[in-house]
Amino acid sequence: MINRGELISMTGKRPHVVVTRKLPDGVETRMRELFNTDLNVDDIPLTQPQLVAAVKQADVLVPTVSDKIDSAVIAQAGDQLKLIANFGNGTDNIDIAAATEKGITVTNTPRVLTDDTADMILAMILAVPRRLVEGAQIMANPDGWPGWSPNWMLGRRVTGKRLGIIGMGRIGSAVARRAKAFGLAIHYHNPRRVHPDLEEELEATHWDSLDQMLARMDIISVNCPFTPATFHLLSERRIKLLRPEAYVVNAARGEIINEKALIDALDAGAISGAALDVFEKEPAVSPRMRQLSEQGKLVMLPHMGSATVEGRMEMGDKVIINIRTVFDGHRPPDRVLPNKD
Ligand code: 8YV
Repeated sequence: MINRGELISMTGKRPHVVVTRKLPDGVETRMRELFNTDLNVDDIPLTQPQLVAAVKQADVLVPTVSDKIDSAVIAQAGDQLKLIANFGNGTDNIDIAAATEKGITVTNTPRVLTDDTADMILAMILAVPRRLVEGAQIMANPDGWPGWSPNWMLGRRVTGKRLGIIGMGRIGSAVARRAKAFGLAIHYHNPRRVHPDLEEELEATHWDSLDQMLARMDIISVNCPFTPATFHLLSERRIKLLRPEAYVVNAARGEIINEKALIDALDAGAISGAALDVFEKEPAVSPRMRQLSEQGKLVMLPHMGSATVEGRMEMGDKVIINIRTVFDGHRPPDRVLPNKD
């Protein structure tokens, strides 16, 4: 493979596909067999001008969460751009309305990362109350562990606590199933109540009022998509409703929580802890957040909720299927339509 520090172009009549980041080898190989594929072998995120250049030439753009495909980029797309096949489930990085308006189809990669993300969320739910990261850090230090004693590294019990899930979609339900097996009581807030069979299976309590749910939960898990309507859904006012014993877990999108208000609450001891896999200004993390993580009040992960080898391969398969279906003249399986809210 050529490595010139820039996109590689192949010629031919097949759809011209521009992939913005380095994908798993197997996915890239298959894409090169099927399409005229430009790969980003160095995996350096494209700048906005590079994204504009890509949408001027490509028939298909394959972006990821790290690319901002906003209305300014879409406005400059050439007429040849038929499809934005996102390598990712969340599509908040793409202005779907602007794309749809311009006749560009948008697809994503749902379902294949549900279980991996839910597994990670359970790990995060356990990590803060049971001081998992603090314990591992102690063991990494040769002089860190003075030996067992009854009061050493006491955390808080998870079993029997109330878990409030914000957003009971695919990932929220997968979190609820796992959490129920850990003995957590399932509560949720969702624009629509889930099917009664699912509520019964999970023994879940639906809360119409997010405010009321927040005030009563031990652990909050954010599992809704980021849309204009969910920006700072966990606002300063709502964070103040949380109990001092509460923990907040977020593996959805950083923008759903007012990060500064959450940090203030952690700092002041107004809540007990948080675990974050996503941040408002990724990959930037403030010094105050690092300080809180050193104090064991905050566990931070680098947006790795869905990061499994299997998941990434299946996401690639979905991208390929979506591209092929569109160029065969059919409606792709994972089409994303503009949000009505
Ligand atoms: C992905 C995610 O890794 O799919 C999503 O919505 O948040 C992540 O788990 C990322 O989006 C890939 O683009």
